[in-house]
Parts: sequence; structure tokens; C-alpha cells
Amino acid sequence: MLKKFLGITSALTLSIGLTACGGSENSNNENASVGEKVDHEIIGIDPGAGIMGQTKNVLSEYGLEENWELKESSGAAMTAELDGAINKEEPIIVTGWIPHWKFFEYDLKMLDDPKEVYGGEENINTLVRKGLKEDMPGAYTFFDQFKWKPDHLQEVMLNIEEGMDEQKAAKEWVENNEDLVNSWIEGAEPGNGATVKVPYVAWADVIASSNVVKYVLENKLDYSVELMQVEPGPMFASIADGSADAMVGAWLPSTHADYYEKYEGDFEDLGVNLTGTRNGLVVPSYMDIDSIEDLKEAE
Ligand code: PBE
Repeated sequence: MLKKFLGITSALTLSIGLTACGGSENSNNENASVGEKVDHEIIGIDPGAGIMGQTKNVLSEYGLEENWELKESSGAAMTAELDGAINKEEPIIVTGWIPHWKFFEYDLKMLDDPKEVYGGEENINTLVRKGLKEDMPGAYTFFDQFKWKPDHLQEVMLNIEEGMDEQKAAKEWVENNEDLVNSWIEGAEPGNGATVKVPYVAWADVIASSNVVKYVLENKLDYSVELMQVEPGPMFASIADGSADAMVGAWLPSTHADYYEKYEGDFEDLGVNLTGTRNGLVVPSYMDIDSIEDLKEAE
């Protein structure tokens, strides 16, 4: 898909040559700095996302806050803007994270973060409400044993992105990974139709993991799962106040540190379900910058 895509892009570039029009005044000026080319704008996601707070810290730590602006958007709108820019081979800078399907779909790079403001590699943890162990022991055992790898998550994400129904993508993955799935449900009592409430934010990774959790609980353990799409704050708050049961998208120790600390003591942390995530600023590979430091020099 990527090759096909790049083929179309380069043909287009050739045919329109110097008359190419950009999204901003300076985007087709060869001599403009990277900052000028992108209007000193970084395309962010939803305001409550951890990566937004981290990116604000990046702007201040790297001395970029005077000239640069972080634009609020959403996970889906950010990838749409990225797609639009790559289509026209224009420069763009977005907030990005790994694992994410966009690294398969496009040729991208994450800018170096020598000051490690994004916190380097992180984990994703599972948090459950207090009392879940007593009320729904089978679901608790499952959540406690739910662990997988970035490649697994990526596979589900990619299928969803390519248009597969979310539960179908989960089903396909579960059927292809029987041994791992069996290790999650080992010793877990069936739920006799009890409802498990799982809050999630519409970020590609959390959509995929929450759907896999739903599929396994419903099809292997006789629970019924209500996926509740919420904003980041309520995702944590609902576990802390017991109005929801379990969440599988707590990025720690850095991304969601504020939420974690705010509600600490009011939830049970079942530990890591995936290791090796990363957050950062992401650009198409055709841009000739490699580090967040380059944004400063390029001003
Ligand atoms: N993310 C994906 C989230 C966590 C999961 C990196 C966009 C965030 O920034 O809060």
C-alpha cells in the first residue's frame, strides 16, 4: 500500500512541478525554515491526552514556546491531516506514538528527543476498580493475566484502520493466537452473562486493545462487555469512582502520570499489559530534520 501510495505521490509531484501549491504561504518556498514551512504549528490530538502535556513541556524545555504552537485536534483528525500532507508531499509535524498503524501506512520518523522529555520507552498498564476481584473474579483473573506485545496490538490496529469491523479484527487476532489467549483465561471462572464496563478513549491503540478484551471476555468467559467511549479524564475517573470496571490503556510512568497520581489509592493497578511504547514528534521521512533540536535551529 505504501509503495502504491508513494508512486502516485511522486507522479503528481513531477507533473505539477514548480507550480505546486502548498497549504501555507511558505510551504513551497525552498529557502523557508522548517518552522516557516509548517507555520510553526504542531498538529496535536485531544486536549486531555498525556502526549499533549508532554508536548507543551517539550516546547518549553527546548526553548520553542515563543514561536511554536501546539494545535488541539483528535487522534483521527491528526492522522487525516498527516495523510493530506503526505499526499501532497508537504511538510507536517504531528504528535505521534508507537505502537500505531501509521508507521506501517506511511514512511515516517520520530524526531530524536535528546532531553527525554517524552520519557523514552514506556509501558501500558491495566487498572481495575476496587472490589472487582470480589464481584467478578473471572474478569479480574483475565485482566490480571492479559499481557501482549506491540506487534500483536499493531496487527489488530492495522486491520481496523483498513476498514475491518473492530470486533471482527479482534476475533481474527484471537483465533490466530490461541495459546496466548488461553494463558489469559487460565483459571478464570465464567461470568454467567455479567456486564463488565470498559472505558476507552478513541486512540487507535486503546480501541484495538479494548476490542480484544471485549471479544475474549464475551466469547471465552461468558461475560458481556460494554465499551464506553469517553475523554481521557473520565476514563481514569470512572475506574476510581467504580462506575466502570477495568481499563487497559494507562500509559506509564510518564504519559498518564497526572491522572495516575490524581486517582492513586482509588483503583487497583494490575501492572503492565504491554511494554515498549514511545511518544514523540513525528514527521514524514522526506523532511530533512531528525531531532526536536532542529526545530530550534530552523526558526
Ligand atoms: N496516546 C495513546 C495517549 C495514550 C495512548 C499516546 C495518544 C495519550 O497521549 O494520552
